[in-house]
Amino acid sequence: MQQSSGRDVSKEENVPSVPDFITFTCYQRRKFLASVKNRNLAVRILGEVRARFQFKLIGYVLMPDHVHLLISEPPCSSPAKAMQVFKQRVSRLLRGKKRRNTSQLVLAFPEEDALPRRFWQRRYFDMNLYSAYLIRQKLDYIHANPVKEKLVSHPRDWPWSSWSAHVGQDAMLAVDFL
Ligand code: NI
Repeated sequence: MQQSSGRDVSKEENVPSVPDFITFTCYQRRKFLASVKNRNLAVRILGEVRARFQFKLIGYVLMPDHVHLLISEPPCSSPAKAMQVFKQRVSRLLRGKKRRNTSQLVLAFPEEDALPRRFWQRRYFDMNLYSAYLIRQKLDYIHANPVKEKLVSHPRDWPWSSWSAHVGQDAMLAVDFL
């Protein structure tokens, strides 16, 4: 075994994590986040999940039928786990709990997955951003999304994104800067 400086380097060195650009979609692209109430609730849950998993929230936008996030890797977990918790909490609060939710019953009723009780598409898109250029590009994409989809004429008019926080205005959630 090689003797080094006598300290556990792996625990002390702060390895910068590569941010993830994450996209996930409502089930069958239904507009489950079309209402102000639902988007407000989803933003609140995003803040709670960020606090619990301690990832950096660099950017986000909640669109009527999908979500884009720019986050760092949670220190003691994975983006996939954090997103699973976010998706479950939003789903439970907005759609109500499934009446049948034991694995035995799900197996007994394989058509359960086909029922429109689902809130989210199962899969989500995750891209590691290895450069400052890519991070900036995705952040701009996130903030431009409501304008591109003709929901508003300027990003400032869509409070369910990180735009306001990035320009130092009142925002629903604080953001982290890399
Ligand atoms: Ni989009």
